[in-house]
Amino acid sequence: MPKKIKPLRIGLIGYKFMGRTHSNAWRQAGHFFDLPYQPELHTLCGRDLQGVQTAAEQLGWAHTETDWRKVVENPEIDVVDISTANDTHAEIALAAAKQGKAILCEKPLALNLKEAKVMRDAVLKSGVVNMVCHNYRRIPAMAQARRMIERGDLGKIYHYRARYLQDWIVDPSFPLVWRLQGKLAGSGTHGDINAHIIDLGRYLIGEIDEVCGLMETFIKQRPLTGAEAGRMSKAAKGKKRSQPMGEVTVDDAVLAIGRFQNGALLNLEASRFALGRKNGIQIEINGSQGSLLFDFEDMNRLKFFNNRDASDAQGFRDILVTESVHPYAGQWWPPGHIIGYEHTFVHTIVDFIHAFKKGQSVQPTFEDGYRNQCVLDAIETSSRRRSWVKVKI
Ligand code: SOE
Repeated sequence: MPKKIKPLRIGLIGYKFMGRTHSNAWRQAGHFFDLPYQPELHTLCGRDLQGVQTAAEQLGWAHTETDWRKVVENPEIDVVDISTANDTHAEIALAAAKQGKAILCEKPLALNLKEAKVMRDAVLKSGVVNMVCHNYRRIPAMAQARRMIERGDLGKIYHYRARYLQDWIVDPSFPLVWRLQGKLAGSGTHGDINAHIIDLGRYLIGEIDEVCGLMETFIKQRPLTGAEAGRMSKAAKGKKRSQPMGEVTVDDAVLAIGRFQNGALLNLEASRFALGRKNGIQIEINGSQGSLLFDFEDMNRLKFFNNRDASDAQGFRDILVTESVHPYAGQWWPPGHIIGYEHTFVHTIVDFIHAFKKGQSVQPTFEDGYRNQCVLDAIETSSRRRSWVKVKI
């Protein structure tokens, strides 16, 4: 009989896509990793009572709540997990920090740099364990890449080249959802997926010194849905009925070049208009002694060119990152039995729980979330000014 370990009571706010990945991770973590606490899916919170009750039943939560404040103020809750739209991250995190709760917050940390700084300062002041869910750091192949770079396998790094491509809003009839509204999302492709490859750049290469960015919104207006559409139709009473439209106030695509503090060059591209790319993250790192290639659509592999190989035997070797010597991989299946997207959230939560036990945050923390936001902000400023911008931390 496994020894009884203390429960870690989770309050999860948000139950859509990220709420589902986090629920699965809280539930799975203790089944595959030795943990100092047993996560307990205590309360699932969402504004729509019916929606959150259905989700709680499906995802295995004991209680439901429609007011996040009640979750944050509940003395039974140990960890507040923020998986809501970006415009609510700050309010919830500040309240949770005040209540002394450990906080896991989805990326991007905040709507903007100002909010991110306040959130970072609040968790520093309160001393609560805090983490931003940049889950792609915990793809075994990415953690292995970091290990190889730190070990000197690539020598001096010259290039970090990353693309994050999706295509879910190419259709002009796709409605004006919250991710396409600046007041709810902060930015579009930039803060949503460019934030991920910026975080991976900071994780793998180091701090970014200066950037030059270009942002574009291809489709400027989209159909309104729900209450907003209703309001617009009412206002247009008697006039010719047409589909109410709203302004897209975020970017659809972003390009950026730049320089890391260690001299390596940065090359980023993120788009939601790359037809055929569903969740395409491609990374190439070139150094003086070797290169690494990674493609998330084949996420268990890492391709490595080693300049130290004999000259007649050189080429990109294909490392299947599923051995027990590889980060996280050994906890799952025998070599070659690959893992997926959902496992990266389990790895994130496992490290969060160990951090909670030690009372010390594990990266990426809110400080990393803030520094990510500094780079996002510099790229936005650069795109607006059409000039180079230094990243000020
Ligand atoms: C949408 O672009 C999204 O769900 C991101 O928000 C996630 O962070 C990414 O993992 C998958 O795509």
